[in-house]
Amino acid sequence: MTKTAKLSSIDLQKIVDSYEEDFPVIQVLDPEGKVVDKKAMETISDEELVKLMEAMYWARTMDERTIILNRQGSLVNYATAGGQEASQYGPLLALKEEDFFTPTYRDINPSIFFGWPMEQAFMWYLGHVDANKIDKDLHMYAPNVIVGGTPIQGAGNAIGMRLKEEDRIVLSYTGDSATSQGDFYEGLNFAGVYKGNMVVVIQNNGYGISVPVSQQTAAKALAQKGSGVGVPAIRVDGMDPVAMYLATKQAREYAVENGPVLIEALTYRFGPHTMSDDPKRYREDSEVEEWKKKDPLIRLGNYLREKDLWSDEQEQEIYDKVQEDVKQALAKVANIEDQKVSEFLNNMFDTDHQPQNIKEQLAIWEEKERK
Ligand SMILES: Cc1ncc(C[n+]2csc(CCOP(=O)(O)OP(=O)(O)O)c2C)c(N)n1
Ligand SMILES: [Mg+2]
Repeated sequence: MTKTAKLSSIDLQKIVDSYEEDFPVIQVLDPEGKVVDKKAMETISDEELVKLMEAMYWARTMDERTIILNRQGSLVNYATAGGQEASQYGPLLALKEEDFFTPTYRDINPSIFFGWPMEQAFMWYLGHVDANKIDKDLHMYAPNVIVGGTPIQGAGNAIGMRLKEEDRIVLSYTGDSATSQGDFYEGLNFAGVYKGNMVVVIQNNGYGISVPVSQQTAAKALAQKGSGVGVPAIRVDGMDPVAMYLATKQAREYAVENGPVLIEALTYRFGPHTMSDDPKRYREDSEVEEWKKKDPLIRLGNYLREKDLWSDEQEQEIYDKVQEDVKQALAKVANIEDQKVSEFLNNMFDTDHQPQNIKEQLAIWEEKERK
């Protein structure tokens, strides 16, 4: 029943202040790696914890390697993700094989982890069209550069899953500034109405390029954007891999039964937005240092090393494998055929009804490509 109230009891300031209080930050491991939620910790096995650590160590190594590949000119650009490992790999590991993933441009390494061949990821950086030809058995779309676009893609799939009564979900990643786009709201709203099997994770890294969250929106917690569309929303310490993993597992179960869940992950990117960005122009070094104290790899690493479950040897093995895999992927990329402009034109325009000017351009390009 809808409650009634007297106007005299309404305090507008209190209402807006209550929003942030509604979204406490969920944490299982503190920054030193000490358990702060024993009950939650009992629900995760040592094996799962080691898997989380392996994924994050792999990701950090890939991040560093991809930055070097850019500096060497082997790739054209890269949206760095060092620092965001807990919020990117916690949810991914909580998925089941049949689940679907809609990544953004910052989720290239998570996409490789999900199964996208590394050479295709490298081709994506080089702007090669074949990067986007995703194997049908791999349940993901090519990473989306349209800010706010992923919850729209996700909603369509998720509503389809509900209609077909499938026991699987879509995991959509999106950024903090993306939540100020209409697309984000529309995707979540539709999924809410039609109970789409979707978990949206906002990777709140504090910035949309150089714009801090406080200049993107007046909302104190981005999770509160779920309340507006009737979707359960939580805020999670995005530097805590265990909290991210367990929260997503719980959200996944709910989403299969009832409909979408929104998770705001409070995280940080240690590096630049992309390789053409200079973060020193908009954030203090001291801020970066503060966040580095919350590094998810240190946090889980400390916990696992204390239990003798993690060692330098394990790290070395992953490091060596990354170097070898990158070498092989680069060799494959060196042998790919150049893409053709004629292929773009044929992909973009219906081949049976191409306008005259496109036909003319196509003829010119086909002639050039024959040489
Ligand atoms: C619709 C749209 N508008 C603008 C851009 C340009 N752009 C690329 S990244 C970015 C910032 C996105 O920030 P956020 O959503 O916080 O994600 P992050 O990059 O921090 O992961 C913008 C504005 C774009 N790609 N798409
Ligand atoms: Mg951001």
